Amino acid sequence: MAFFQTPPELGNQYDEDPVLASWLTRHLPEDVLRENLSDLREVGALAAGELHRSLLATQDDEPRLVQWDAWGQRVDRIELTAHWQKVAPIAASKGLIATAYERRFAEHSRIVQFALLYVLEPSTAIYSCPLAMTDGAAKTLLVSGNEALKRRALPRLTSRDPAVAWTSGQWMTERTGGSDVAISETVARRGTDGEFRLYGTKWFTSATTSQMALTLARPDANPPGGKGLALFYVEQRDEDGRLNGISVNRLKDKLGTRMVPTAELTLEGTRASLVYGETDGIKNITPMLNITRTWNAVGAACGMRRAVALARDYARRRVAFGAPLAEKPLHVDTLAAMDAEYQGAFMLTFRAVELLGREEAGVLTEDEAALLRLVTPLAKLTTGKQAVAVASEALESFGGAGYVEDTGLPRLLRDAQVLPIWEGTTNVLSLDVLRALGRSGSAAPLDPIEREVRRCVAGAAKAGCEEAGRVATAAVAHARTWLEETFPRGRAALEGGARGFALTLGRALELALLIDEAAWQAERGDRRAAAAARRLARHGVDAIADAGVEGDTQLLAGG
Ligand code: MFK
Repeated sequence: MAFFQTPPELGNQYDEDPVLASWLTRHLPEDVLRENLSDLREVGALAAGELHRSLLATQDDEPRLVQWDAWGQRVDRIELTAHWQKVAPIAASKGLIATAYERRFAEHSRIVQFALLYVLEPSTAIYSCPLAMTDGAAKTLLVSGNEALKRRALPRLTSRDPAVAWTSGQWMTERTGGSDVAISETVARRGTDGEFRLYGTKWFTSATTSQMALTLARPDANPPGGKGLALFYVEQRDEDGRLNGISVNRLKDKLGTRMVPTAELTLEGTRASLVYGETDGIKNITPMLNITRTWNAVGAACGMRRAVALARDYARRRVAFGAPLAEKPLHVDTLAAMDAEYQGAFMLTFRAVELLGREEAGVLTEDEAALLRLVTPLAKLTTGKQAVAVASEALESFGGAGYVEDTGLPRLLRDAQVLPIWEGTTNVLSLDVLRALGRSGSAAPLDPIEREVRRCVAGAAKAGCEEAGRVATAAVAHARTWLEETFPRGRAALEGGARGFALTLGRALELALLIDEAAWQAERGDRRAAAAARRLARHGVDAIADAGVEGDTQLLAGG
């Protein structure tokens, strides 16, 4: 009989994930984990079963922009894919936003929320995009103190009822760019009725079917620059369902995230309300940025976990050169390398989640607050890069099948590629790390990271990870020396090395947190994190290049 290869399969995405289960066992109180187990398992079954099958069957579907109705009226309606329509009510009813705001589990609420997301996300075709922005908008409104907007939007943004729940957009990027937002061109004019109306173009608005959005515009009398922008709340449609001075020019033709309806919009008299003051829009939207960056890191970690799960299952099924790939030393070596990167990414991401939950519960220490400010961009930038590398390796581990569309595998790589780009590129996030360290030139703001690494590697011997512990400690020490020596050389030198510096901190933290987990697991006879830590240490943690920027500019000198 002719040979046919059996495809990879997924088991329950909670039950088959020892990394998540072990971490939750350690970091959640027993009763909180017990209370959430059935939801985690239910979501795990959906992610492996119904939603996985639905995504494979409909992965070529795309949202559709209908600009005109049959009678010539401009309607600009975006029709979502059937898969997204299936995911939306599940996301609301499973509390993917609500869990964080109900705070039933106090400081652990964020952990529960992001654990649910992590299990479900890889089968949602990036429905996490509108959810991330919804969470970011809810947080921004909550901290804004704007009672009217809180009353109006928060109950909907955080609802578990799919019929009531809203999602939010985050309209920041204009034709002038998505990184240097301060030069945005959209203006806000106050009418005689006292209401603001917005005029401008938003160039990259993700998930444009949301009911509301937070956006930036410059009240006409304000000066140029970031301080002159104000943060506005916009509802997309009026009570009669008509668009609020918004035209959808076109949907973007993107490399990946193809079910996400990303659009170019023109705002022509869009009614909008100030969220908080008439200036400092960039500063005021940063709560949203920090939340969506955390979502980005969770998306990266669970994307890697899905790639590893598929590659591992396939390695058991695929026989070549007389044995399953899972018994071939070189293939095992490749899978182990992917697994170590994934586990490191997981640890850093969920440490950020844990700190965020403690902040929102009001129990964060001063040291932890400083750590959270640094860990958020570090988790985003470090895991975004890892996600692309792991997805690429996963495709290769399938040979030609990984390059063929109807296996569903190429999508993993295309969707991973957005993670280092949106929500701030690796370089922009590296500069944010410098921003968070302040401009004093002192290395003291690195102390919380050094203390974290020291705390984590204290148990290295217990896990047989002494060498890995030395690698993490040495990398952070090198980062400190680099900062002290580079600061006096000026801003250009500092910025030129910011990516290597930030990646070193991110990877050192990943390694240290893995070692800490390994010490805890070792007492329970589990060696998984220890093996990952030793492996991650060998991959390299210190990414600081000591070369000066003078040489680098020669490389760009044409020819
Ligand atoms: C799987 C899940 C996926 C999630 C999907 C979400 C899809 C969403 C699609 C998008 O919308 S992507 C577009 C996202 N855009 C960005 O992330 C913007 C990237 N650019 C930056 O982050 C720039 O660094 C920034 C716009 C912030 C630079 O602006 P400025 O005005 O030149 O910055 P400046 O003057 O340094 O900072 C202004 C204030 O904000 C300062 O406070 P002060 O006025 O008190 O000095 C900063 O300290 C503060 N700030 C900036 N970034 C901060 C922050 N505070 C806290 N946290 C931060 N991250």
